[in-house]
Amino acid sequence: MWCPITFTKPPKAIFADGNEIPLIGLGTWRSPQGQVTEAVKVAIDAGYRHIDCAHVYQNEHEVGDGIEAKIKEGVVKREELFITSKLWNTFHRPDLVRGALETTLKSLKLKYLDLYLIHWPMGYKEGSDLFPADKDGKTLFSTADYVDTWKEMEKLVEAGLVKSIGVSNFNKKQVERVLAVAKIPPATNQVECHPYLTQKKLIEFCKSKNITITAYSPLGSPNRPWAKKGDPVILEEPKIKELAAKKNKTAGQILIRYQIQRNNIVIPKSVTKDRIESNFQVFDFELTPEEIQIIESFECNGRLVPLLNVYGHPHHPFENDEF
Ligand code: NAP
Ligand code: SBI
Repeated sequence: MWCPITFTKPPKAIFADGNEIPLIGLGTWRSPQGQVTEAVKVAIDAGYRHIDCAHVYQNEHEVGDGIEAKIKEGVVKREELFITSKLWNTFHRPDLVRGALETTLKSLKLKYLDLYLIHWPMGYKEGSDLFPADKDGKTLFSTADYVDTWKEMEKLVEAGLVKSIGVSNFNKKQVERVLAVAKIPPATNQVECHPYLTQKKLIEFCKSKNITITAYSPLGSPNRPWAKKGDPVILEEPKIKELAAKKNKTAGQILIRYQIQRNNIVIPKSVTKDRIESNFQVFDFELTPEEIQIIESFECNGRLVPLLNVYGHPHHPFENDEF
């Protein structure tokens, strides 16, 4: 299966376009504006060189403050960092793509991004509201097709504003539609991935097309807003905790290492200093095939980010297709 990696510190995956991405990045969804600047600074001090951002997280200005501080201190140079952001669903219409990127660059205080992703295949109604809805709360859709959005993403690379481009939450058919028109194929598909949803089929397909996988919610996104009391929590599963205790690691480290051993890029989120640090310490141990089998015994097609509220969108990735 295709997916070359380098053994630099931190180790990196190599995209089909030749650019390299550090295998671990810091997630920033739901990182509060008042805490994320410090989280980014702690992460860079701990060795992270990859930060996963998005316009819709509404904290890119504060993420940018952390990046700027560490560059000014001389801890890192811009070119040593790998910064990802994502085009939000209300900006899919081709004439809105460049402006959306420019807003993100301004917030992050950067001249270019290392990676820009189409956040979801579904476009939402254009306008200032990130979650446009009618009076009954039903999401309003855009008529834009992500294939036309992709052509604009390619122009951002040609303009030197973005080094690599990719997709997020795209299913097999949607990736195929992009590949059919692409001058620049997607470098990665960022998708939900953890032991409840191991994504074996989608991963095999993407890797067969030289598309890397970035695993989001690798710790099972315990803080997702729609989590209900009694929902399973992968970090609390006794078998995962036992495995962690046996290896003298945390449950978080086991789940992150699981993704690394699959050659997936992985982006755990934390705003807690000791977790940010320990989540990065996953290069001094290995999971055996038997241990991987225990981890994968939790597979149950357990999607934690299903976006049920936008079922009915013609481009919903999870409604009609198996993977
Ligand atoms: P996650 O990384 O699976 O879990 C984050 C949660 O786990 C936070 O509540 C964090 O708490 C806690 N945590 C972190 N390390 C821990 C540890 N070692 N032990 C116990 N708890 C720990 O969830 P996620 O934020 O959903 O996913 C990660 C990132 O993926 C996001 O932040 C975002 O960048 C990206 N993402 C992308 C999409 C997409 O559509 N492309 C969707 C979802 C996520 P504290 O912060 O309080 O420490
Ligand atoms: C948001 F800012 C608001 C809602 C929301 O739900 C789905 C998951 C998601 C997303 O689209 N990307 C994330 O990282 N989290 C999100 C983000």
